[in-house]
Formats: sequence, C-alpha cells, structure tokens
Amino acid sequence: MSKRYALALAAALAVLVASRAVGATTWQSLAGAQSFDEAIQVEAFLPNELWVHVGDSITWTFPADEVHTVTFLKPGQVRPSNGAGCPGTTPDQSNFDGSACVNSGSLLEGRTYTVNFPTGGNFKVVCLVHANMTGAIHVLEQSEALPYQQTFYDDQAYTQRAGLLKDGAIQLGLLRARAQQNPGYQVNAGSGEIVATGGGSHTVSVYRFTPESIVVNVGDTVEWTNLDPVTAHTVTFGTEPSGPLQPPSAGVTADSDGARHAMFASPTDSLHSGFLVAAPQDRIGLAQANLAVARFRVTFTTPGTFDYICALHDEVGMTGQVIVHQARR
Ligand SMILES: [Cu+2]
Repeated sequence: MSKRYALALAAALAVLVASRAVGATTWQSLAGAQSFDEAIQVEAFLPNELWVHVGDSITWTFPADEVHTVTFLKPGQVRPSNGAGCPGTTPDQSNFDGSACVNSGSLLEGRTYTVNFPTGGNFKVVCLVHANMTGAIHVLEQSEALPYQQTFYDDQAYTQRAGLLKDGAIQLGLLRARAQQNPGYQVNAGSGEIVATGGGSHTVSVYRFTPESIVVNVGDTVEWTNLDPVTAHTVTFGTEPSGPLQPPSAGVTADSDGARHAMFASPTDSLHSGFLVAAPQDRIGLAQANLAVARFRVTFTTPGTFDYICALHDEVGMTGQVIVHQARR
C-alpha cells in the first residue's frame, strides 16, 4: 500500500470514526517534520492553510523530536511564552471560536491534537515555541463549497516538507564545505530560513554545529555565530544551568562589539553562553528591536578536550567539541 494511499485511507477512517455531526469532517495536518538524522527541523504546519466547514475538526500530528504547539490565540492577544501557555493548555478536542484561546502545549513525536471549529471565521494558528511557524484556518458555512479535498492537502504537505528539508540540507552541506575549506576559529551554531506562504510562514532550521569538532592552540579564541533568523541556540560546556537558559553564566562579559566572551580553563568547568539568537523582525509602527546577541567567543587557556552541547537541542544531536593543544614554541 502506498504511503499516500495509506494516509488517505487513514483520513477516511478518521472521518468515519470521529464524525460528531452529519457531514462533519476531521481534516489532517502535520505540526513539524525532520530529516532522518534530526539535523534538519521543519518548523511548520504542513499545510498551513486549510478551508473547512463549520462543525469540522482538524487533527495535527506531531512527527518530530523537536517540540511544537498548536495554538489559537484570541485576536490581538499578546503572544505568551511557551511555558506560560495561553495561559496553560486546553484539552484535546477543544473548540475554538475566537472567544477563548486554545493551546495543545508542547508536543513531540507520536502525539496528535484535535481542534473543533463550531463557528465560522478566519483564524490564525501559531506554534508558541517557533515564532515563524504560523498558518490560517478558514471556517466556512455549510452552504459554501470548499476549494480542496484532503488529498490536495496531503500532496501539499508532502511537497512543502520535501522543499524545506532540501533547503536545510543545502545549507548544512554548504556550511560543512566552508568549514573544511577554511579551518580557523569560527564555528557556525545553526542556520535556517523563513518561507512565506499565503497562510503564514514556515521555518526550516539546521540543528548542528559546523564544524562539529575544532582543533586550536592554548590562548586561541573560538567564535560561535548563530545564523538562524529566528531559532535560539546555546553553547554550553559542563553542567546545564538549572534555571532559565536565556542568560549567560556568571563571568561571561561583553566585547566592545557586543559579542559575549568568556575565558575557559578546565574541561571539568561549566560555561553557558545564554541564548544566541537573531533580533526579532522589525515591524512598522513599533519600536525597533535591539541588536541581536548571536555571537559567543571563548578563549581557551589550558589544553584539553572540551565537549559542549546546545542546551536547547542536544536531544536531536546538536553537540560539539573543542580540542585545545599546547601551543608550539
Ligand atoms: Cu540549538
């Protein structure tokens, strides 16, 4: 049985099982996707624009090891942090009509979350973890014709996922090639891109340090730069901070160009960069964002092998190593 046929069959069975009213349909979408090695994470609803009828539902399936949320805020509601929810979470099979927010909470591979739409309207769906993972749900009256069937959305999800994964793979390949051609003191701490659709935006991110291992001498300074337009990463040696991950550890200073900087002496010590992340996109009519802190420098003062992780993404393999040799006389 082809995968597409299986998906269509599963969708058809879901309709039969889940129908709550005569003619009500449960539509299918994805929240996230990833490459086999988990290095490329698609932060997107696939597809991110659906037209459904009043009384219909949409089930989002979470196939990735990076967390996402399916969240419908009230119109104009200030975007909360992921931990705060909208506030909190709402149960599977919640209704959304625009009067109260709906939030799945952070979900991982293997989970699903269904939202019912009892009234008409045009609604924005967002992921509270990934700012540029957004979409639109158009809830039309029963008397209106819907433009697409589930098979169209399945094809669209497949095509968009393939395109985003390909973009991420090209970025990772270019970064690895550049690191091989110009071995120096630079480490790339992630990259990515945001893609607009008619319904919102998709993000694809590379969750890898390139090069993953770098060799330097005592006294050298290694510089990490996060090139992702929206996703934060950290450079964390030793024990992860027990509290919030946004601030750097004590002793991290700012260079005159704004980059964070630390001296580091022992492979058994701990050191945390804090969030390295691009500035949020500016919007006309609002105060401009401060400059980003997307760069971290560490000067190594003793030889040794220094292993580190991204404290946000080590579970999908975002780890690295600095090997520090005694300088030659
Ligand atoms: Cu990361």
